[in-house]
Amino acid sequence: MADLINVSYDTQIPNNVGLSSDKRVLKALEKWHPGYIDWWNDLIPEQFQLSDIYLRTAVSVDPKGWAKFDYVKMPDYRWGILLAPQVEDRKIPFGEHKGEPAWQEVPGEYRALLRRLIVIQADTEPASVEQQKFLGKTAPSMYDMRNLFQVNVEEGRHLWAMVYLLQKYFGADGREEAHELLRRSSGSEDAPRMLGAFNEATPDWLSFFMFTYFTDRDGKMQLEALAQSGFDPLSRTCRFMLTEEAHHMFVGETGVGRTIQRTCEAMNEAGITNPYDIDKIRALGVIDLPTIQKKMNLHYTLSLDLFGQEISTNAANAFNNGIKGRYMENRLEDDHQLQNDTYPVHSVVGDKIVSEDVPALTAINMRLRDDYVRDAAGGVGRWNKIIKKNGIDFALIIPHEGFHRQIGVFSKVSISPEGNIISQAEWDANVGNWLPNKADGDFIASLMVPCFEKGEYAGWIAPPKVGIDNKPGDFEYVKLYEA
Ligand code: BYC
Ligand code: FE
Ligand code: FE
Repeated sequence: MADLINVSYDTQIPNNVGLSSDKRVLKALEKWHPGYIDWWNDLIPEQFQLSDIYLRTAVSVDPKGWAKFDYVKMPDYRWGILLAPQVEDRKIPFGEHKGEPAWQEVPGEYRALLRRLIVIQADTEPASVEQQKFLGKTAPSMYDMRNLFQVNVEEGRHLWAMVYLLQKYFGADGREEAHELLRRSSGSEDAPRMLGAFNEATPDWLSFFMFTYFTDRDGKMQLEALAQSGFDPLSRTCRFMLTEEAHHMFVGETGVGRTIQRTCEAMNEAGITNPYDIDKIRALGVIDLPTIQKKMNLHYTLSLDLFGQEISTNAANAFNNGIKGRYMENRLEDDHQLQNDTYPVHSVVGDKIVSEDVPALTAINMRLRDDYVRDAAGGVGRWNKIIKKNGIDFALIIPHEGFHRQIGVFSKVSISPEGNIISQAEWDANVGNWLPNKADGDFIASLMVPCFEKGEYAGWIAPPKVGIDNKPGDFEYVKLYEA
C-alpha cells in the first residue's frame, strides 16, 4: 500500500487507511459509530457540547501538517483513523522473530496475546474521559477548559484508533470487544474499566493536571513499547498517537507548574516563608505545597501500578513474540533478544528490600517502569525550580517505588515515602500526611469555582506563559453557549 499522508473525508470517518475501498471494515465502524456518539453525548455536559471550542484537528500525519486549529463543536469533531506512514521493508526489531519482515496481518499464534494488549490499551482511553467528565464545570479559565476538551477529544480518537485495529484484524471477536469498550465504565460496580488507576476519581483540576502528567505518561511509555511492535498496523497507530500524547503531558506539567507558581507568589505577597503554615496559606485561596506533594504521591503511585508485576511471563511472552518491545528499543545496544541477560528487580525479603538479578526477559515491565521513573523526574525537577526561584524553602520529592502500591512485590507490605517498611499501625497513623485526606479534598474542592471570563484565571492558578497556537492572553478559547 502506498503511503497515505493526507486524510480523506470521503466517508463519515476521516482516515488515511483507504476506508472507502474497505467495505467490510467501513460497515463495521459505521455500525459502531452511533454508540460512540451516544457515549460521548451522555458523558460531557450539554452546555459544552453546544459551545465552539478552539481545537486542533489532524488533517494530515506529516510532521508539519497534522495540527489544524479552528472552532469546533465537540460532537462535530472529526474523530479519524490515522496511522503514521508505513516504513518500507520494516523488520521486526526484537524477540525470537527479530529481522523477519514486520507482520501486516495478525500472526495466528499470537492472536490472543495481541488482542488482549490492544483491548487493555483501548479501555484506558474512554476511561480517562469518563474520569474527567465534570471538570468543564469548574474550569479555572477558558484556556484550561479548552485544554481539557482537547485532551478529551484526542483520547476519544485513541479509542477509535484501537477499535479500528479490532474491527479490521480480529473479525467477530474484535467487534464484540469494540462493543464492550462502550459498555464498561470508569468506577462502575458491575463493569469497571480494566486497570486500577482508571477507576479512580479525578475530582478536581489539580488531580487532572497530576493525571495528565503522571498517568498519560504511562500512556506514552506503553505506546512507545507498542510502537516497536512487529505487528505493523499497531506500530503505525501508536506512532501517530504519540504525537498527540506530548500535548497531554504538557497540559499536566504546566498545570501543576502554574499552581505552584501561584502558591509561591501568594505566600511571598503575604510574607509567609514557612511552607508548612498551612492554615495561613490556605486562607490566601491557594493550594499549599505539602498538599501538592500529597496529590503527587497519589497519582504517581497509582501510575506505577499500571506497569503490572515486576516479574511477568505475560510481558516476557509479548517481548519474545515480537509484540511489545522496550522503550527506545532501536537505540539500545544489545541483541534485542535478551536470552542470556539479567535485570535487577527489587523484592521484599522479611523486613528488608533487596535487589536481585532476574532473567531480563521476565523483567520487561520493571524495565519500562524504571524508564518511566526517569522520564517523570524531569518535570518534578522543573517544578522545584519554580519553588526555588520564588525563594521558598521546599522541594517536592518523588516517593519510594514501594510506597502505596497495589500491584507487584510491594503490594503486600506498608512502606513509607522514604522507603522504610512499616507496621500497619504506623501506616494508619501517617497516611493522612502522605496522601490527600478528606480535609485536603474538601479544601481543594472549595477552590474549584469556574472562571469563564476570557483572559481571566481562578485565584489558585497562574496564567500560562504562552497561549495555545501562540494566541494572545485574552483570546477567546471557548465561545460558551447556554444549554
Ligand atoms: N490494574 O503479568 P502482569 C494510557 C493484571 S495508559 C488491574 O504483570 P502484564 C492512557 C494483568 O492484566 C496505557 N489489573 O500483567 C493514559 C494480569 O491479568 P490477567 C495503557 C492489573 O500483562 C491516560 C495480571 O494482573 N496501555 O494509554 O505483564 C489517559 C498479572 O499481571 C494491573 C497499556 O497498559 C493494574 N494496574 O502487565 C488515557 C498497554 N496490572 O491477564 C490513556 C497494554 C496488572 O492475568 N497493556 N494487572 O488476568 C499491557 O502492556 C499490560 O497488560 C500491562 C500489565 C502492562 C497493563
Ligand atoms: Fe490516549
Ligand atoms: Fe493521553
